[in-house]
Parts: sequence; structure tokens; C-alpha cells
Amino acid sequence: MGQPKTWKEWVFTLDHKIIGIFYLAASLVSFLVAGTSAALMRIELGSLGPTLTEDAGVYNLWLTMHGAVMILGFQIPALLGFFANWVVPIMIGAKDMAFPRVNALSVWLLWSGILLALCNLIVPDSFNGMWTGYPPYSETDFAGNTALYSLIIIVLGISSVFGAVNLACTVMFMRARGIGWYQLNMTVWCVFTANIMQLIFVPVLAASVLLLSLDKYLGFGFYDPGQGGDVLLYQNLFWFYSHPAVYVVLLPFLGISFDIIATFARNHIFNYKVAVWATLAFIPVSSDVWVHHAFVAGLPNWLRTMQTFTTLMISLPFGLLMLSMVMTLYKGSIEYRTPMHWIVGMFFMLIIGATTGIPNALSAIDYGISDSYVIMSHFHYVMAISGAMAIFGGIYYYFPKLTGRMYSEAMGKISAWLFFIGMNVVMGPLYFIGIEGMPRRYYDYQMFPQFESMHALATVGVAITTIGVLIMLYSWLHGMFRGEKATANPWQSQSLEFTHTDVIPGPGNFPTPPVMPEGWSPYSYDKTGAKGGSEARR
Ligand code: HEM
Ligand SMILES: [Cu+2]
Repeated sequence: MGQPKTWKEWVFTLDHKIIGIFYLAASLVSFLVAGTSAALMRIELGSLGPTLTEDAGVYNLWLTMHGAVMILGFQIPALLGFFANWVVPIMIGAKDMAFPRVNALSVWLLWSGILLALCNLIVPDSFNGMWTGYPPYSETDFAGNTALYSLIIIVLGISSVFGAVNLACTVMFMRARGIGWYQLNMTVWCVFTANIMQLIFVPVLAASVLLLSLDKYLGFGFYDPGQGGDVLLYQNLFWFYSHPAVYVVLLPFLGISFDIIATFARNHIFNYKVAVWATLAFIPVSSDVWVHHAFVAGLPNWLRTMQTFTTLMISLPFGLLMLSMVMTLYKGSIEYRTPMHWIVGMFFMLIIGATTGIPNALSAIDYGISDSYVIMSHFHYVMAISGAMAIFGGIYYYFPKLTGRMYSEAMGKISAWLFFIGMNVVMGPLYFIGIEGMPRRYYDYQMFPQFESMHALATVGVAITTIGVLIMLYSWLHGMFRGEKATANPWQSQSLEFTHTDVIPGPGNFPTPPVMPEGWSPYSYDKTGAKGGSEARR
């Protein structure tokens, strides 16, 4: 029995691969909605004065949708939904996730959350309090439907927690015989670590927004100084989750990038064990830096100094992972297919993002740049665009396994470079006007007429990016219906999802349950780039 045929078989499926495809669909719908919001914002900001709307509240709605849907609807479902669901069980030789019914529940909760978020575009009192939802504004009527905001985050949170338990149990208990912990792909380690972080931090976010609605609709006073509450409590709770959340995004996209690089460089992962421990180190290291989001909120000096130090500490595990990634290319016989082009672009964006992060971590400098385009541009480089490039590169990498067909390499590569160039033309100029004082979240900038040319340039960048995205989408559609038939292992990868499955893996994934020989590794390439004999490399 192959792919589901009737709508009932699709909707009521328990197969992790089909559930993974539902996550992917939700993620791509989110990207298109949040991407359109970004384009509207950039058209509005492309010149001084009102362009598309006279109403700053409408701009706030676009920005709220953009930020919230890009992170919670596009990136996290793509990485911890699609890649975790579709790829991880096959990489470890499992026939499915540990709890298939819970898995189905998780994806339908995600879709419910996404549909609720889309409702925010049509309800009369749309929530426009930004993805951060800071009180006191979010507790006023001006902010709109705060209850909807809280509900969306809680529904998505429950979906994530179920997914995290499922994934963690799958990796711990469903590995095929012969696959030990040090034989796991980096994708598995990174997705596993990110899910452990979701288990720890998501409940705090859910609590913070629940208290928000209790305050607004039932008159509690958690965040109301007039009732002995504290608005800063919200900022602390929100970022206690949301800073680790950036690694919930970063780690899985680094894992996918590692696997793409190892396959196309035909090399073992450099310093594999160190890379594994550097990944796990993100759990403790990322949990005590959240105050850098509130350096200008009047918190005590000792706390700012301490968290300046802990924030800088993140460079250690991050640096080790970057070294491993680059050195996996070293002495490799590298083949630059489309996925590699997206990953090279990702790497460039990530390194710019990481280096621009260091001055932001210094509270003395942050005083001058907090809430400016310096911060906005920084996180687009270090997480948003680098993450998007890894996700799209990963989709191209698994496209033959998902569809049984190949895509056009020419279109794949052109879309990668248009997206890369376009987003640098957007975020590069904005970084520099940020240094000169351009604040983020401003609907207009009449007081800074000198920034108009750079804003206009950034809007041209969005046009270039949009063409890249359209070519990418077309290349997928064209590939799905007209692409050359694929083989089971088009990249000659040594990883299980390519070596032991059919072109499109069927139910149960493996014709026969895999049993891996002693010393097997998903990265066992030798000097000729052929399989086995990875010892030569070490
Ligand atoms: C695809 C191209 C993208 C473009 C052109 C874009 C553009 C923008 C712009 C112009 C802003 C700032 C507006 C302002 O401060 O007034 C913004 C904010 C933001 N973007 Fe993007 N972005 C893109 C992709 C992404 C992605 C992939 C993410 C995923 C994480 C993301 C997350 C955010 C967040 C969280 C904010 C802050 C929202 C806030 O201030 O509350 N963006 N984006
Ligand atoms: Cu942070």
C-alpha cells in the first residue's frame, strides 16, 4: 500500500511521513502569509509618507502577523514538524514515530493554531500588539483581541509539547539495531536537543500569555503595577522562552545543513563528538541570557553585567559547530548541487548574523541600538533568513524522496541566489540606517528623511527576493509533475533515508527492518568519496 489515495486516508493518516507533509504545507502557507506581510511593510516604508495605508494600526497588524507567523507558523513547524517527522524516524531506522496518534493530534492542533492566526486578519478587533505581546499595551483595547493571541500561542504550545515528547521517545527507544548514540546524524541530535528545549521552555511562554488574558478579561493584576503586579514580569517570562526559542530554530537548521554538507562533500563530520556535545550545551547555555532583551528596561546592573557575560558565552558552542561545519568541507570532493547553494547562502547570512550579535550582547552598546534596525537586521541574518535558506535547501535535498522526481537544477540555483542577494539588499542597508538611529516598528519616518534612499533600496531587495521565491515555487511544481524520475539515492548519500528505502519510502519505511553492522555511520565516506573506510579521514 503506497501513498494515501482517498481524502479520508489522507486526513486520518497516522503515517509520520504524511503527517510531516501536513507540517510542511502549514509551514509554506505561513511563509506565504508572513512573507506577504513583509512585502506590504516594505512597500509602505519604501518612501516617506503613507503609501498603502494611512492607518498605523494596519501596519502594526502586518508586523504582528509577520513576526508571529514567520516564527511560530513557518520556521518551527518546518524544522520541528516536517524535518523532525519526515526525516528523523527514517534516519534512525524506525518504522514510525513512538506515538502515531499523538503525532496526528499534534499536526491538527498546529493547523488549528494557524487557522486561528489567519482569523486574526479578518476579525474586526485584530490583535496588533506585536508577536511579543508586551503589556501594558496588549492589555488595552487598542491592542485588539488579546484573547485570540493567547489562545493561538497556547494551542501551538500544546502541539509543540506533544511533538517534543513524541520525538524524544522516538530517538531514545526506536533506533534500529546497531545504531548507537554516536552513530546518529547531526540532524537527529539537533532536532532532539531542540525538542528537549521546547519541553523545558514552552510551558513558560504559555503561562505568560495566559496571565495576560487573565489580567485583561478577568481583572487579575499580574502585570498591572496598580494592583501590585509588574510589566517586567511579562518581559522576563516571554524571553525566558523566546531566547532559547531562537536555538529551537537554529539547531535543527544547522543539523540539516551538516547532513547536506557531509553528503555533497562526501566527508565524515569533522570533530563529530565535539559537535554533538556543543549542540547539547545549548540547553544550559541558552537558558540564562534572556535579560539581553531587556537591557534598557531598568533592570539591576549586576543582572545586566552577568547576562552580558552569559550571552557572550554562547559563542563557544556556536563557534565549535561553525568550525565543524567548515572543516567537513575540508579535503572533501564537493559537488555543488542546489541544496549546497542554499546552504552556502545560509552560512554567509549566519556568520554575518553571529558577528553582528556580539556588540548587541554588550549592555553598554545595546543602550544605543536597542529597538533599532540594527537589532531587526541582526536577527534576520542570524535566524530568520539563514533559517529560511536552510529550510528551502533541505526541501530541495529531500524533494526526490518526497516526490519521486528531480527538480530543475538551474531554477533551483537561480532561486537560491536571488533569495540570497535580495535579502542582503533588504537587510544590509537597514542595518546601517539602524546604526544611524532608525527605530524599528515605525510606520513612517518623516523625522529621518535622510534614510529614504536606503529604505527604497531595501524595498527593491524585497522585489528581488520575491522573484527568487516565485522561481523556487515554480521549480517545485514543475519538478512534481514534469521532473525526471528520481532514483532511491540521487546524491549517493551514506545516510539511511537514502541507502535503505525505496525512491519514495512506503508505509513502515523499510522493505526489511535495517540492522546496522558494527562501526556503521551515516557519514562513512572514504577518500574517493565512495562509501566505507571513513577511518582514512580521521
Ligand atoms: C522573507 C523575507 C523577509 C522580509 C522581507 C522581512 C522583513 C521584515 C521587516 C521589514 C521587519 C521590520 C519592520 C519594522 O520593524 O517596522 C521585519 C520584522 C520581523 N521579522 Fe522579518 N522579514 C522576512 C523574513 C522573516 C523570517 C523568515 C522571519 C522568521 C523568523 C522573520 C521574523 C521577523 C520578526 C520576528 C520581526 C519583528 C517583528 C516585531 O518587531 O515585532 N522575518 N521583517
Ligand atoms: Cu536573545
